[in-house]
Amino acid sequence: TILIIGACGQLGTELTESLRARHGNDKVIATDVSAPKESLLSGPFEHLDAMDGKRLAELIVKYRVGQIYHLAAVLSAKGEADPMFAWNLNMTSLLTVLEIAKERRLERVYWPSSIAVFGPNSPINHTPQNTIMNPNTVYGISKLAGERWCEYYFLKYGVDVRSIRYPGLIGYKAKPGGGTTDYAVDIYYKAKEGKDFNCFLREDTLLPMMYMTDAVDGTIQLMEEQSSKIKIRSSYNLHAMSFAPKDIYEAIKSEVPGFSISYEPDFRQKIADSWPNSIDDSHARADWGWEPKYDLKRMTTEILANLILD
Ligand code: VAH
Repeated sequence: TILIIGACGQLGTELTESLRARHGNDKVIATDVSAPKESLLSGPFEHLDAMDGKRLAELIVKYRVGQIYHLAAVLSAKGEADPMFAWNLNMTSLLTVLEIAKERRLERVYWPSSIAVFGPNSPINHTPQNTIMNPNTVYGISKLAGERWCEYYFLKYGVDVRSIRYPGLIGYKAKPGGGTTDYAVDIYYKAKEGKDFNCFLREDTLLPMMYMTDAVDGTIQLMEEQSSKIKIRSSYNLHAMSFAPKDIYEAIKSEVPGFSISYEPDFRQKIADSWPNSIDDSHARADWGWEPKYDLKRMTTEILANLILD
């Protein structure tokens, strides 16, 4: 069975749904420190704090777990509000999972990294797989350190851990929590509600982004690939599209004529400015056939057609 840590999150909600559709509801155990949402009750749900190794070990035995998707983390914006909590949770939880994977010889582990591992001195356009990385957010520092640990556990102990450096993920089935790219999710809700949107980034802030369906499909594709094809054991660069607030606003406006936007950059502008504009994902394409399916227009049409306001 597969156990998902952080199943209630923006990515966890959709990965749980897709993995259950693929393997059967009872083959995917959703866990989170918060209470389950309706959609997660299609299969087993357990309360689990990502830092609680003892409880994790109990669940692995109880459900005969072979694979763990460890998705729980404090994201970039929230991390800056409480650096020590973010570092402690992001790192302790990863090391707990890697240690248990080694001890119990788990078949596979997935752990998400982020383009946040790049910093002000990383090449900003078509950022390479291997390059200077000087992240200046707690979140980015924790993801960079986490990548080093993943590669260490693979090289030293043979733990089959795999990872993707996600761009900003945009989906409509679950709200994001505390990220700098969350504006690109919130904007669709405001358009749907017939309200104006106030953006916390400058209109020309170009960032790498990806529709959640591409991210979930790419993650499953990576996890199902044969081990010998996986040449990168830190974390794979992935790219789908780049856009700025003005671009996504225009895309929405073409379907929601009266929609209007204003800009009030806040502390998250500095975080966004430290990140790349676009990513070179040639290694993922070469090693395991990564190929995104959604651009801004297709994503916008799909979200506006399917988003249901709570
Ligand atoms: C964040 N959504 O904003 C995450 C992601 C690249 C952005 O890591 O923190």
